[in-house]
Amino acid sequence: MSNCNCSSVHIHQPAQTRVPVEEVEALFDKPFSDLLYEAQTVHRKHFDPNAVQLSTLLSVKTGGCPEDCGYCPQSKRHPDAVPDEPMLDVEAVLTAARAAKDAGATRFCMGAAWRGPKQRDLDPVLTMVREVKALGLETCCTLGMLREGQAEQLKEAGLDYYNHNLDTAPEFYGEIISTRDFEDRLETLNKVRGAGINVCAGGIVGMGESRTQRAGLLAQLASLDPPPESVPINLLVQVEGTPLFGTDALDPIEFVRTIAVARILMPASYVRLSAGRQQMSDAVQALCFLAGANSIFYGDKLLTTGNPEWEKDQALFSKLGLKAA
Ligand code: SAM
Ligand code: DTB
Ligand code: SF4
Repeated sequence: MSNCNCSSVHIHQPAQTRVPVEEVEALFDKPFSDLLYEAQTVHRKHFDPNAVQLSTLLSVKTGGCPEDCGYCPQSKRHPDAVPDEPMLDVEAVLTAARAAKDAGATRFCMGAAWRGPKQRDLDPVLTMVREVKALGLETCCTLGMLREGQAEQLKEAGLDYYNHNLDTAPEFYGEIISTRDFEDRLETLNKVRGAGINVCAGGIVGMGESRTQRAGLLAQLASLDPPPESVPINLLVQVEGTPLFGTDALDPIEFVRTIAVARILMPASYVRLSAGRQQMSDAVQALCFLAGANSIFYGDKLLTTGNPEWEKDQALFSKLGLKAA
């Protein structure tokens, strides 16, 4: 543990993680077939290998974000950022949630371009959560950093999952974001856990990080105790005007390795093949499912960027004999 003297209850992730980075790197270094075999074996012990969970995203408050995340088109600090829009009204959110349910999604995730919610922001989100839940969908929110008491309000409204990503290894974090630190993220995850909400936490690869740093991200996630119930692995969606636009693309085989290592380290977690699918071939996605991915974002939009159309995913599932779960 770090040497903090404060008395409040909060997680300090050890610099030396419970799961050592060297062990994670050793998994990355395995021959590809051995790695995939191990990941698939672990996967089959915990899950139906032909079932994939479907989550649909909706941006309920788009743009104008004060943070400086180098990957994000919603930061108002970046040129050509998406415009700052008002919050959607509850009816618009429910219309989208009903459409997602009709298309086969089981979870509906509401995202907001905030550093964190103010109480006047949170109140309408609580109504959205209550009403989406009443449609019979699982609920998820990603609203940024939470203050004391906010996770409890979300829980009371019926929130099932809170998404808050570690994004990258602590050693690379400062290259990507300067307006909040890695520790802040752990604090929010601690509040979510403390309120009894399921944790959805993952990260982004393809931001120019090294393999050791990809291993560092997964070591941090696997060292959360317990590990997150849901682990989104995003491939950077390169958006013009963001500082990370033009980064060398990650080799697809390295992306598949990242999924496989996540599956081995977090055997009972849902590993979500998240952003970046629009840029991936069916063959790469099939390898990701073989490597143990068992959840996707489903619907033609992520938050502000594109995602495969419903029909395209239905055709892929049919080709691979996958079923929605
Ligand atoms: N503003 C809140 C926050 O940052 O916690 C919630 C929304 S934010 C857009 C949610 C997550 O989306 C980020 O933590 C990041 O992991 C992911 N994300 C954002 N832009 C992305 C991009 N261009 N490519 C891949 N993932 C991205
Ligand atoms: C996550 O890990 N990925 C999603 C969700 N959680 C909120 C967001 C991806 C955003 C991609 C860029 C965009 O559409 O703005
Ligand atoms: Fe804001 Fe979230 Fe985008 Fe960062 S990732 S700029 S906090 S919307």
